[in-house]
Amino acid sequence: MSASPQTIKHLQSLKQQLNHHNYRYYVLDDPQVPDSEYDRLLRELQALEQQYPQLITPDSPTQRVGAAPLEAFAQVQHEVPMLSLENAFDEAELRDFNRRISERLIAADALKEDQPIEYGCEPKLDGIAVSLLYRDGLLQRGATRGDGTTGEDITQNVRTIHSIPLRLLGSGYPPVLEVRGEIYLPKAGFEAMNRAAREREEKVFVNPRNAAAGSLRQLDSRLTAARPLEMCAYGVGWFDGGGLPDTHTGVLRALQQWGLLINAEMTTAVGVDACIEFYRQLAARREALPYDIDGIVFKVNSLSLQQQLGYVARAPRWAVAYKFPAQEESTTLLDVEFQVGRTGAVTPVARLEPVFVGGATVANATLHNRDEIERLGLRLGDTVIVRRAGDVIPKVVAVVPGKRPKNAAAIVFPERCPVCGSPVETLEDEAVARCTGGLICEAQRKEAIKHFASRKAMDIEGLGDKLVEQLVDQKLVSSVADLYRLTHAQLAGLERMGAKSADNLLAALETSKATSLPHFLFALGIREVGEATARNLANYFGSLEKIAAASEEQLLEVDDVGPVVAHFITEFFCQPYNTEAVAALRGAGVSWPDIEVAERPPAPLAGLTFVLTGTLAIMSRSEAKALLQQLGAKVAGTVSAKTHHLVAGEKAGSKLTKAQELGVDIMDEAAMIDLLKQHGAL
Ligand code: 5U1
Repeated sequence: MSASPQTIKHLQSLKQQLNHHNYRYYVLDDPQVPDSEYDRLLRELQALEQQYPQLITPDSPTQRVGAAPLEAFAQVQHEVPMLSLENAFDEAELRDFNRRISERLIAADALKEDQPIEYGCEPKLDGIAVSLLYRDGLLQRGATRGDGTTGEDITQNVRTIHSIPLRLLGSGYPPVLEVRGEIYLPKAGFEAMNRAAREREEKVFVNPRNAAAGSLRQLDSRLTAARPLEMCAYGVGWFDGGGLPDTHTGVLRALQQWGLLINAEMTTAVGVDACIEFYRQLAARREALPYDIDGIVFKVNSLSLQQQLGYVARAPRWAVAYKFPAQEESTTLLDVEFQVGRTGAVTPVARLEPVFVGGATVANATLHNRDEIERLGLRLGDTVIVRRAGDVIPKVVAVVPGKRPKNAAAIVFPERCPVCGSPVETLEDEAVARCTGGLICEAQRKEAIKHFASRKAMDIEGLGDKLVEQLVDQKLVSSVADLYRLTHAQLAGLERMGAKSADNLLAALETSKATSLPHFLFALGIREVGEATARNLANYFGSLEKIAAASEEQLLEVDDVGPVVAHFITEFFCQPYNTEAVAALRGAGVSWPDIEVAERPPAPLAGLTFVLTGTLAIMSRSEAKALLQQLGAKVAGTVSAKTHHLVAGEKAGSKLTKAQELGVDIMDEAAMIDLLKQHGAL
């Protein structure tokens, strides 16, 4: 069936609108319409194209995915080689680079003596370099860098990336335009991919760069399409016909106008000192950026000066990458030790051949848990990759294949606590193995005391971790209350403690006695009760007695408190050891003012009993239960004459029948969600 001129016009308008909204969303990060409007336009276009398949064009937003999987990638010869960059690893090397090219330009009369060079500055993204070839504005080919001369044709895969326009926007672009840039995976996309892989019990990716490379190497572009890749343009390889602006940053701005994503941090700096300042500023923000970067690229901004400078071997003379300290290095795994934490969690810790990484020397790295050791396939003596990003605890992210020594020993997870010998257990659904010794376990006791004394808890100045270890080892302290019984003679007799330090510590202990309810509650070290939860509990109940006496349902009414936390709190106050410790602390003079709590209107669903049955689509039953409880409702497991409402999901069975027999009010999931929304729980 042939389409009417109006239909053809409408179809073109839909494509234009969609391409424009795509640009606003993915390139400018400034959408003009909600997602629902975009989806509506896309569905309309799809429907029209289904009716008139002859009108489908390769630049249609519907044509990002769909080609059949490839057998192999074809080879691509780059018309202009894709070069690499000279590196500078410190300030002196950057200054040296600037001096060399300044001298060259001065000698060629292209720069005056003492005239600073203007540089274009952009972060160096840690991704995969690619080339995109546009002919008459239409994306024709996407290729990897390969060896710089020959790459692989990844057109089908790059078409799936939304920040790559299938047709250039606007006008004025050269008829042949080869854009170069980096394809990368933003940190959030990487975390989401690995979370999903963990849930499916599949191998996770070591870092965003490997994940991006793996995603681009897919022969089936539908797999690439499922990965949230982005492409950031950093230059033009070659162009034919037309013209381009005469500075590097001008070219990038033109690329942005034509629909390509450029880095939001891009700027210019005049002279090497300004470059160093830019490097410092970005280095300080490195961790907060939404993508990994491994340095800053400085390029002479004037294209005519670039031409004067030319190339050396495989790199341009006019550009340099000033690298940040590497965040990953390889080293040897010497041993694995098992540490016991405050809650009994047994954490394997890798002892490593010290290595300089992420700006510090690292000799230990966490291995998280038993699953992590298995996932990594780790053995003693392995060469491993250690990652240290910012202030994050260093971690072992991979084993280097092929470097395992002969007879490398397996890592055996202990069945008994390495400190107290109690059995170690791993609960179902929990990755963490725990020592079951509780406060019999010296390690748990030490950690509980360290936590109690810490700044955000009782803030006992001078009572550091080492001193707590000594006090417990010498049997001077075995519970937090013992701290307040320490004498001057006991303290002054300790290693590296004189009379003066003992005086100071006793004074600090005395000062710490006057505390606040949130601090005291946090100091108790109840599992999952952090500072914010302690504050919310204190403000809600006003006194420790009320918190200790609260039921799980009452606790659930507090912001931030879910069923797991509520359970840990009631469990804590059921144990005599804990209530005795609280009493002893009070006896020793620890005190705090109660908090005045304003009269609260009764919870909106107080006095009502709900039963949940069947499969819910929007949230799990346990999530629904927690939200109903938050509003004061009781949630029971069985239907009885006392039930007020039954929430029936899909495939509800005998409970629904029983509720019908008893004349209980029955609501579906949508009605429950309305109710939750009405009372502000959603
Ligand atoms: N940001 C940026 N990354 N990067 C990588 N610019 C840039 N330029 C490059 C490379 C390899 O090369 C040109 C200077 C040739």
